[in-house]
Amino acid sequence: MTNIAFIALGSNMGDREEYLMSAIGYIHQLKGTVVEKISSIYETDPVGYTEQDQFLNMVIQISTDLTAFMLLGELQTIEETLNRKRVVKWGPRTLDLDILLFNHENIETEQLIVPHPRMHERAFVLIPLAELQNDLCIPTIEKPIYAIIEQLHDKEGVRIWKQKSGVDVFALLGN
Ligand code: PH2
Ligand code: MG
Ligand code: MG
Repeated sequence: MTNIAFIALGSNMGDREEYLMSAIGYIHQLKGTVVEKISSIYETDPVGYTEQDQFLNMVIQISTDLTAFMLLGELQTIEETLNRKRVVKWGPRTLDLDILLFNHENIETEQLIVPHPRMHERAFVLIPLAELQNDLCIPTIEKPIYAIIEQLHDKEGVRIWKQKSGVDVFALLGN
């Protein structure tokens, strides 16, 4: 397992928790991929397009033999499998899977930008990410996560919904 990646998960339609948990199950089954860490689940006010229901958001850390582009393809397949329909940009979705970080790489292509270009301004991404690795530095920003969070304004829109428990992680992945 040569690469470490952080993935943000979000859902604001249907059985939101079920979509997140199914997605993690699928990711864990990807070839040469292990889900290493899972954050708590947060309920979050919609950002951008605000006339929509509240999201559940979380972040996971994986190790994988896949390249960033292979991983992107697999995540898009999982989104499609779990019924995602793209109606409005930034609008309601059953499942959104975004690659936040891939090792310390800087990737800028039409298909994929890593680090995720809006992650440093989104409390619904940074707060769960900080649970996994508080002192992580986003390559393009050169500041640890906790220092960026201190300066964010929309933190009150991110509320813990289900606290992570070690037992849950093992139950979920069946090992
Ligand atoms: N995703 C968006 C746009 N707005 N707001 C919240 N709270 N959570 C999200 O995951 C989210 C959003 C586009 O991907
Ligand atoms: Mg997104
Ligand atoms: Mg997305």
